[in-house]
Amino acid sequence: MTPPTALTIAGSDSGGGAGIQADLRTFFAHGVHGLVALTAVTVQNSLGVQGFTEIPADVVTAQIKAVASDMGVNAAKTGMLATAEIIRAVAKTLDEVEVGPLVVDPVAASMTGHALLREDALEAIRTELFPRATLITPNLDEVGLLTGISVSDPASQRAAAEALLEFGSRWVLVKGGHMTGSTCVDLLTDGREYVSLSGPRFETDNTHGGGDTMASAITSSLAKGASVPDAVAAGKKFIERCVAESYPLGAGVGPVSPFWVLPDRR
Ligand code: PXL
Repeated sequence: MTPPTALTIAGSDSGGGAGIQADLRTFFAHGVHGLVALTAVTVQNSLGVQGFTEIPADVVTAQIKAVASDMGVNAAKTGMLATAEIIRAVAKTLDEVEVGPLVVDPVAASMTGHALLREDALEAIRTELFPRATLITPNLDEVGLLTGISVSDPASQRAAAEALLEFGSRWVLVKGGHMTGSTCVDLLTDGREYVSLSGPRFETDNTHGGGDTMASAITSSLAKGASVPDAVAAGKKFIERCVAESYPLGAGVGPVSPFWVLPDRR
């Protein structure tokens, strides 16, 4: 039986914990066939990002068209997009091919604070990609950059979600993981329905790739035909296990782990 397919339009992490590597292992863990349009090659390890080289925008476009025209895409997500030129090319291409529901994770920087976007490119994600998105999944740093709102409590989280909806996506998920407290509360809304998703906060420093893993888990469920609220609820459960079972690797920040899905892990 041919499994559902999901396309990630994102960058490579040489450390294997974030970017397309996180997406592919998450798709695999969901029984979804992963397709890739590579946007950039980062040079990094657990200590941080040393730099990146972007892929020419026409090559990004060609990758999307190649897989969409032949294999079919049941759902897609964007991660690191590197430049405004790539963002514009991706937006134009997504108008020309069928990719199913689109999750836009507005990746701006690595957790260690290194820029993964050239200047002015976040603005291009907002204007070019958000209106085409089924769901956007900013963390609180990205919410701050996009709206100027500093989220610190449920009221400001809701205000930020409503400000983000104005940019044109169908749904917004404001992830609360970077707030403090013993729980992580994410807010999902389409402006009519408001779903507050609460989960435990795990004590670990090894959270590299967490955002990518959550967005690609949601994309996996969308590829299987789930509704956005169901896909987000399942994605939250999935990332909680991945954070709980994250592991140290290298001297810095280790990756979250989807290995818990495997039947035998000796
Ligand atoms: O986690 C955001 C992210 C996305 N994509 C790539 C990355 C990172 C973080 O380091 O390296 C390629």
